[in-house]
Amino acid sequence: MRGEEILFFDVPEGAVGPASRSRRDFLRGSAAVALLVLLGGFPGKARASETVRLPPLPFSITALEPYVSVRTLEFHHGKHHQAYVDNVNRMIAGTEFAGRPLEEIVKASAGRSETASLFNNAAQASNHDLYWRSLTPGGGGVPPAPLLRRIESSFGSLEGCRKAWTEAALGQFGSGWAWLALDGGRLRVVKTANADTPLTMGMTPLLVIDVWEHSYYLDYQNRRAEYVRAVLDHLVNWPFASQCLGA
Ligand code: MN3
Repeated sequence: MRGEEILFFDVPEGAVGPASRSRRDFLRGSAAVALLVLLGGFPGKARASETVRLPPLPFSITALEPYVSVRTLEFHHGKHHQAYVDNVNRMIAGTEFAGRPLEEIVKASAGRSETASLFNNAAQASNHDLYWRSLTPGGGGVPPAPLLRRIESSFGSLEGCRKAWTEAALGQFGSGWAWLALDGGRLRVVKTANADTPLTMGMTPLLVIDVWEHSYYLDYQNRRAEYVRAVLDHLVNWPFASQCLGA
């Protein structure tokens, strides 16, 4: 059997008879298929690059304590976000959407009744990608100076921005999101329902607060205002928004 193990990878010509040759060819073919699969190129199957991924949290699972608990993150990232990603991959397999970046899938599926379910799952996957990057341990406080200037020019003051963002987060009836987005040259606070995103409104989302109950109910129960204040005071990742602006 040792010979066959070697055959799997290579065999000198003439070292094997006809029967072995066909086995050699078969094994060579198998090796080629195995290599294709390893490289993500198996025909007829979604390549690794054709699937949407669940990004790892950009901080440790304990890093947001006590404002967002490990238990919340385990469910929110490990169950809710994972489910959106899995649903997208199931829905795009073998369709025009396979292999396209998540953001493109969101934009291309928006506003079409036949892709409403794909939009909901793709937008939720994308919204959560930004949500995790919107949070950081030791966040809150005062934004980097270039971003602060943009905030002051758009909202009058940092406090004005925080007030508008809080009102959007608390004023969103039911499930949804409260965003800081770039609209033309100006920063804007936007609230959206369910999976909706400023991406499909011609804006560039910079930061977002998830106000679906699953983001705060285990830690704050019905006290959404306490959760939103904790995010803005202790977690919001101003430097990330600043980098997005190139500031
Ligand atoms: Mn969520």
